[in-house]
Amino acid sequence: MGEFAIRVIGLGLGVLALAASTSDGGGGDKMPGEACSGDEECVEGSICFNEFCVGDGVLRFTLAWSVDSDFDLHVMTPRGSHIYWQSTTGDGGTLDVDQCVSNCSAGSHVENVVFTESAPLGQYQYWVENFNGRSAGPFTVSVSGVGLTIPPLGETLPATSGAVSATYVIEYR
Ligand SMILES: [Ca+2]
Repeated sequence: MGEFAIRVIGLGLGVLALAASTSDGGGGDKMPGEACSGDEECVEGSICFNEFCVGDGVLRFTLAWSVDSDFDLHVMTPRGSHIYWQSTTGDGGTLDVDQCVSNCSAGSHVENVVFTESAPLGQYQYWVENFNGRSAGPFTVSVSGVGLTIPPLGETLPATSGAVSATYVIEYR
């Protein structure tokens, strides 16, 4: 299993405050997980990503995929909190959108772990599991934090229940 590090640099407290004041988009009435076609349709503090509202904050991990399969996003915080469908909160982070839990069709799907107010500094690991293995297909995970966005990274998971991706690592500092 491959593993690589992405060093996120230039994140400081001053920038944190700036981002917090500029990410209050939305203003609509659609909650995270509801379909959208633009940021303005989503409730304050959330954005429209890949056709669904997702919570936004100082740090956000957003999974996107399109095949009919229950892909799951996993995030491990620097303090060892494992945030995923069975444990949806930890260290200020929340899994606020979990799709294709029992069934879904081919189309846009997202899953989102967001740290709304603050996020512990240090290394975050994240990976994706094809939980039910119904279909093989590609995914991307976009990481966005404090005015900085890491280009979406991903790979293709096989149609195998429990198949997991590489573990991706970022340092948030
Ligand atoms: Ca899922």
